[in-house]
Amino acid sequence: MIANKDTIKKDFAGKVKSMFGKNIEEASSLQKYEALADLIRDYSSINWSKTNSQYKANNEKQVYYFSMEFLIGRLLKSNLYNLGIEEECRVALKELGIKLEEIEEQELDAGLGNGGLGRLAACFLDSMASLGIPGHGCGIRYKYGLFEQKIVNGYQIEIPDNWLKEPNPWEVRKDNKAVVVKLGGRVIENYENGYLKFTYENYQGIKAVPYDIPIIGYDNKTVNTLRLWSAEALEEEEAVNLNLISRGEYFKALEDKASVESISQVLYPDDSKIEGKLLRLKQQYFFVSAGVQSIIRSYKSKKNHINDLYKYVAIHINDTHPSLAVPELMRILIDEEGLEWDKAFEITNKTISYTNHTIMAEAMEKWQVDMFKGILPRIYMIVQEINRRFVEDLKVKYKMEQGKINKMSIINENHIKMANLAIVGGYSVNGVARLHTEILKKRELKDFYELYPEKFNNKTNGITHRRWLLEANPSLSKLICSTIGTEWIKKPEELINLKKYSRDAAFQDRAAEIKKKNKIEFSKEIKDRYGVEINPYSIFDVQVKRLHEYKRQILNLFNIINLYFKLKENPNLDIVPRTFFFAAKASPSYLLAKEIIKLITTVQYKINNDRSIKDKIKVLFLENYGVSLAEKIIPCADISEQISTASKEASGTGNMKFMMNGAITLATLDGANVEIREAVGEENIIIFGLNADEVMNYERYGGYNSKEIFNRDPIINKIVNSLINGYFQVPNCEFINIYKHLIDKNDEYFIFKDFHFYVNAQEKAEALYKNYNKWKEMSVINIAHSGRFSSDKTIENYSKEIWNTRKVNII
Ligand code: 26W
Repeated sequence: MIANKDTIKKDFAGKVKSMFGKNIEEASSLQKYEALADLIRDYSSINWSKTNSQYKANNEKQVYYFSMEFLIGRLLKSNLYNLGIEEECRVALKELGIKLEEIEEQELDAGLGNGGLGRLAACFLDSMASLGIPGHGCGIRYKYGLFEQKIVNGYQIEIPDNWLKEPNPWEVRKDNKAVVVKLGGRVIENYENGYLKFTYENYQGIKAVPYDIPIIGYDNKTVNTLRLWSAEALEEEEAVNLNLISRGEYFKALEDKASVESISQVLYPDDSKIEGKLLRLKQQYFFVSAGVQSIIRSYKSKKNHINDLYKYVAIHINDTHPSLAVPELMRILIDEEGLEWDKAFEITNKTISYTNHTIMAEAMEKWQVDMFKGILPRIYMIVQEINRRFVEDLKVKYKMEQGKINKMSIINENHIKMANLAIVGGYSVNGVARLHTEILKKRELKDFYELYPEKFNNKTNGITHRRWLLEANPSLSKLICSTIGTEWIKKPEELINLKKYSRDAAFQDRAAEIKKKNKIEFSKEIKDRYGVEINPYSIFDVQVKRLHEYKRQILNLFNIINLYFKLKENPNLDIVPRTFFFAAKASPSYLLAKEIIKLITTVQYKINNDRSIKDKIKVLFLENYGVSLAEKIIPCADISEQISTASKEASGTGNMKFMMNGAITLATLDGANVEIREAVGEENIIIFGLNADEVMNYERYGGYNSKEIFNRDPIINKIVNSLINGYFQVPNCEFINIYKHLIDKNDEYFIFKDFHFYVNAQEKAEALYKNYNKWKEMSVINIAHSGRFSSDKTIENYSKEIWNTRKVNII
């Protein structure tokens, strides 16, 4: 063990003294947090440098996971667990009169991501380190993470997330590893010894400074690195050395300083819809260029030949956001390493792999040529040349017709299509759930699949069971350990041994007791924070995720409104009391999503204040959904709502977190829900609604008419009308856009079509819950089968089938 109780006590007191000049009793909670975190980082630093030097000495293949987002959340607790000193630390602090939880609560979430894609990147880092895979993160050190959400009068208000206002104890600034990234300017072509050489002038030089965060493996000695880049203005002398500024332009350079630093200022809060903003393109090139430069620098320090790069380096790009890695690597290989085009392309192609996370057309990234060319002139030339050769091949070698070529071309209609670039430039393309990958192959990327079938593969997402079960639900974890032993922590598939306890009444009861206890505790917290009284013995029905039409929070809400109507008609209706929880951030520019939040909070107000329904149902919109809130609410859930329009949710990962904590999934056959059903069996999940083929057929051939359903179906009619007839005591125009989308825009997400099936599914859920023994059994079966959704499994597959990396046992 890295430290025992007594050393922790002594070291902690020493830290508080040296950092703040105080005794422990005098220190604030925040100071105690800062001191403890600093101490934990010290503890991990020996293994951190060991890991780095062993990777270097053994010349191990390294994976670099490039992602614009890493939604890591808090680190103190997970670091304590992974170092194996959580218990010691808890006791040490207790003896000093301090509660560990109180200190943990001081840490601000590192919210450097929007949702699923960013959280997946964080789970992957944990799994790579825990499996001993040499894998590192590469991203942006945003000064402001995803906005903090407040609900005021039922509306979402966004507040900047100033998460770095206190020093971040986990990061280490590495000035000696800074690199320069060049934007704008002009490309000069010169012949040198018969070779065409490219240099740049009048560009803007940006200093990229890395901040490294240790990623500590569970119960091993591996400490990998998450490297986040921060943009800074070059010092005057650096700029002069680069011939960037003459004396006379010095003041202009100072003016530019602010514009330079804006590059890593803020995370774009949009998920699933692209806005072709210049600053976002700069962010992408900034971190990709810095990352690739630093990889090449470190690679060359090991004295390997540049032609062998792909044998020692894998660059993985998380969605297309970092797909400039393709032309950037080409640029370095050609302009700086002096390779010929073909060789450079071969190496690039064998080094880069790409994950697709969405099929939503509006999320497919593309950049306007003029804008792109302006800030990345050399990169644009390279993209053009990649495309010229690719199109030439399609024409000459594959004799493709022009229409198809236009669709596949990287540059078309004055836009650069980043998915096409990533597919052509890399050796692997994967989807994130079986269904999603099939849709990519059969539809979205069909032409590419036919051209390069060998590149396509599936890697179903996963979640780290350490954060999402071991840490988030310690009581359940203890029960599992005392029942099947502790092997599951390292081998999550061992959770399957719980299956034989699924009918064991004693085990069922203990698991159910834990859920109840979690619910009681959470209800107390809700009471303290919001002053709202909730019934901890009610069914906790939970939908927490980003707010989006395709995720269909509206469908959930329509069932609630319907239930409310029924209760108004018959207040003695015999139903199991239920609390419907929502939590969701809406992109600030997504007005309809914000209107949906207002609708949820409006329904909440009406229902929660109506005494006549005798507290049988309650609705609660929890503000500021993020990793920390997820860790609290998921262990309390009875029902996990995964009700997206089939074909739209690439995978989902919340669905996995819920099942792992014993919630029953209420779902459409979308994303990884399909595989969850396969794992638990159809009697242990509640499935309803259109399937992906049916949805896609309606989309293609028509045949769905929402207005007609609205006119014919009295139940739907009454619900939808209640939005615009003053029923909820808000102005009639408040929800007019929702109304219009459903009626005039033909309900793009098939809410009316699925509505009655959903109501039935909800009734089925209640019936199952009433048969409580059955429910408890289902719950245990879900936990037992959740091991296959651990990101350890997923990462094993990436490692074997895409990256070809080995595990390294750090000694
Ligand atoms: C601003 C442009 C943009 C476009 C798309 C930003 C972010 C995206 C992502 C692709 C959105 C995203 O997070 N996708 C989610 O990825 C998860 C991890 O694979 C999946 O589980 C979700 O189903 C998918 O929606």
